[in-house]
This record gives sequence, structure tokens and C-alpha cells, in this order.
Amino acid sequence: MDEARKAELANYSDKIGEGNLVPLWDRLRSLVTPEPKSPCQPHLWRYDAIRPVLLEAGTLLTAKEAERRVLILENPGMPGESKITTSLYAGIQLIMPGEIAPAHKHSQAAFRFIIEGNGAYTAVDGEKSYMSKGDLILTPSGRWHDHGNESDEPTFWLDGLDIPIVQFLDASFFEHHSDDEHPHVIEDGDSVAMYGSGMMPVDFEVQSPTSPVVKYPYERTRATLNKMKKAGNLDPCHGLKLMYVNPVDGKSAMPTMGAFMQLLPSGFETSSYRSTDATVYSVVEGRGKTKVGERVFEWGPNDTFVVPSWHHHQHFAGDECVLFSYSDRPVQQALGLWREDRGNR
Ligand code: GTQ
Repeated sequence: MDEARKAELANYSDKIGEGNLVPLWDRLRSLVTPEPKSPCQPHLWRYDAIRPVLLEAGTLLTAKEAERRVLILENPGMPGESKITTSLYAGIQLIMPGEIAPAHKHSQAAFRFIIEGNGAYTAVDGEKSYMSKGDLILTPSGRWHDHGNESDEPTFWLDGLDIPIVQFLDASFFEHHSDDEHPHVIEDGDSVAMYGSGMMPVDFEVQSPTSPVVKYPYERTRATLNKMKKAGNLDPCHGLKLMYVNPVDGKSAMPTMGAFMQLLPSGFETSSYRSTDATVYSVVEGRGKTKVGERVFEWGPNDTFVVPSWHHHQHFAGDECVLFSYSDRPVQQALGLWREDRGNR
């Protein structure tokens, strides 16, 4: 294009810009990309580096003062945005013995994936779920929740929330409870017994797209993985992989976040895989490494790492490994956008 025409088009852009109009021909290639193009970067956070500084925060402010004593895992490709992927949030939360993180509710859905400690709890609408390592506890959108620690050890967990999705949709509401704790009215484990044992109360009415099971205990998850291991049938891309489901409809336990647990036998190498759901991993057991594009991340128990959308990756298990992960897969599937590529590279 000659200089005169370029100047003419630039003039035109300036002129219509005053009316809040923009020519699509300047933007089309960056708006509609041939493949996912994300600011999200692959990254790993070592638990050994987080634990001491989070404990230090434990001496600086109480859980009540902080409301939630959390260090956000912020993706280095999106500084200042409090996101681990473009659509999801991650943080590591600490609650010290005797503390209470006061009751509140918000539109954002959350889960807690327990990393360290035994005997702290989350109460959801008054149902207490006591925490052990590897448990998944759901806090669905709009439900009261408070956290407490009745044990004598600090308790750490991974918080996964759909904050960026709710932000994108401008649908955020938040409220404090009038008391620090919503009255605790239901015994621990009630929801697992009522809805998560292959049976349901006969007149159960679905009131929410989130699973009525509040806690998915690691004991059960691990036992299922052990059974799968005995049965064999390893998937070349995933090893043995489970999805946390809502027993009401067999879909994802949460509508905005998919959660998974996988086992990689000792020495197992996964085939190259990519999918459009950027995925956050939390290492439960074992040591290994993950190759993401040209980068290699070595990980061990309680480390967190993120694989961005549509990045080729492969896992290499050292000893037998168990990996928890979550992503926005149910959102993409509901919208017909989710894609995977099982290799050939
Ligand atoms: O525990 O309710 O990491 O509201 C971020 C926001 C945790 C929580 C977070 C929250 C919470």
C-alpha cells in the first residue's frame, strides 16, 4: 500500500475514532485468531517457597482481619489481574489453630483442595466439612461459608475460584453474614452420605447446577484410582483420570470449573496432548516433570503449575504420581467451544 493511501486510512481512523468507532480491518487478525492466543504463561509455584511466607502472614494479621489469609497465585503473563489463567483464580489459604475466617457469600463459586493439615473445616450453609489432605470441598455460588481450625496445626489449601469469569460477566455480588459463623447445623459428611453413595432422597429437587455433595474425600478418590489401576486401561495422554461429577446429572461437579484427579504409574510418560481449557495442577503425591512447549517444570508434592490453553504438554512420572487439576472445561463444553488434540507431535 502506498504512503498516500496509508495516510488517508489513518486519517479516516482518527476521524471516526472521535465517534467511538473503529475499523475492523485494523483489528480482525488480532480479534479472530487462527488458534488460541493467550497472555497466560506456563508457570510453576513451589510449595516450599509459598509455605514460609504464608506462615509469616500468619504473624502479620489474623484470619479475621484479613477476612481470608490468602496468597494469590498470579500468572506472570497477566500481572495485576489476580488470575492464574485467563478465566480462573488460584490462591493458597492458611488458617491457624483456633482461628475463624468469618462467614460471607458471593456469586463466585469456589472449591478448597486441601494441601496440608487435618481437622480444620469449611462450613457451607451450616454444614461443616472437616478437611484432610487431598479432599475437595465445594463452596457453590451464593452459599454462606466460613472456615475454622479446631486442630492444633496450621492448615493450608488451594482455593480455586471462577472470579475472572464472574468479573467478565459483570455478575458479582457479595455479602457479609451478621455473625462470624453461620449457625453450624449439619453434621460433617452428611452430603456425602445423602447424595454421594449411589442413592438420593427420592423426592430430591434440583435447585442448583452444582453438585449437592459438598465434600469429595481423598480416601474415596484414591480408592477409586487404586481400583482403576488394578483394572489397567491406561490412557496414553492421561494415565488414569477421574472427573469430579455431580451425581444428579453426571456432569461436572461445578458448572464453571471442571475438577479432575489422575494417577500416573511410576515411570509413566504421557503422550503429547493439548486442549483449549488452560489447566491448573496441584501435585498430591509423587515427583515428576511436565514439559509445556519447550519448557520443563520439575514438581513434587503440593507444588502448583499451570498449562495454558492449546499448549502441547507431556507429563513424566518419577515414582507413582497423583495430580489434581481444574479448568474451565465445563464452560467451554456448554458453549460448544472445547477442543482437544491427542497428539501426533
Ligand atoms: O475463602 O471465601 O481465595 O472469598 C478468594 C476469595 C478465598 C473464600 C479466596 C474468597 C475466598
